[in-house]
Amino acid sequence: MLEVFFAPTPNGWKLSILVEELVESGKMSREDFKVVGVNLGKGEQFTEEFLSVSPNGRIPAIRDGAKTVFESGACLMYVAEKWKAFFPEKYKYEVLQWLFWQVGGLGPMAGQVSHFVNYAPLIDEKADHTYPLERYKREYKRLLSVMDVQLGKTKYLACDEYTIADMASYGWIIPYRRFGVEDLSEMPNLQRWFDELKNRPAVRRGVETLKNENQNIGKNAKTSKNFKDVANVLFKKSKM
Ligand SMILES: N[C@@H](CCC(=O)N[C@@H](CS)C(=O)NCC(=O)O)C(=O)O
Repeated sequence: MLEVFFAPTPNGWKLSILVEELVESGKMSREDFKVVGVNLGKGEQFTEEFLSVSPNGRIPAIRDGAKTVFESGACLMYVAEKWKAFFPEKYKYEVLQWLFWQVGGLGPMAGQVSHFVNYAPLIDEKADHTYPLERYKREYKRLLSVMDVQLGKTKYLACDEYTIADMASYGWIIPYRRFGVEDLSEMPNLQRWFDELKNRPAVRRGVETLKNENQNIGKNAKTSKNFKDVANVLFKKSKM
């Protein structure tokens, strides 16, 4: 039984989309995996049990019998290799370069945009956040344009096959408007890819996973009554 330690965030969706795609393709059954919710707003990522699976205190992570894996890219590779799907041998390095690009570039930059859009103005009301906000938004938009150029050459990010590299990036495109990109139509290849993935039943189910578990993070931050408590858990008093 594969346990997927998960929260409904762009990094979490990578794994929920992958297991849903495996179910959709008939390679995995629902009895083969279990999604284990980790409530980030309540600090469940810092419990001893979770840290024994994910020592960095971040989701996603997986446990498969005695084997534990953390870091989304490694988790995607483990599951895709074990279930032999979405990681074609022929395009191994094309997939890996886009997967590493996502975990080392798009993810962290988009994460900083999220921080300066959602949290920084509420955490430090007096500071001027203009520079970091503009810097990370600019970099996010640049990375989207890198995707757009690539998607003008291949149907999917790594090659003409749908792979774990696409699943890794998708969740970070969803909030593009809040992250300062008004209209995707100026990046037509990215728009085509985004619209196609958005309509895949497995992608929809992946993004719906534990959707109603209100963690008061991301877009919920501004309206959350216990925002300060959550911000303290995530950004100030954390042990990590
Ligand atoms: N490099 C990590 C990033 C994971 C990450 O940042 N996860 C976030 C959720 S999107 C998290 O667990 N945050 C909890 C916290 O900041 O305490 C990966 O790709 O797995």
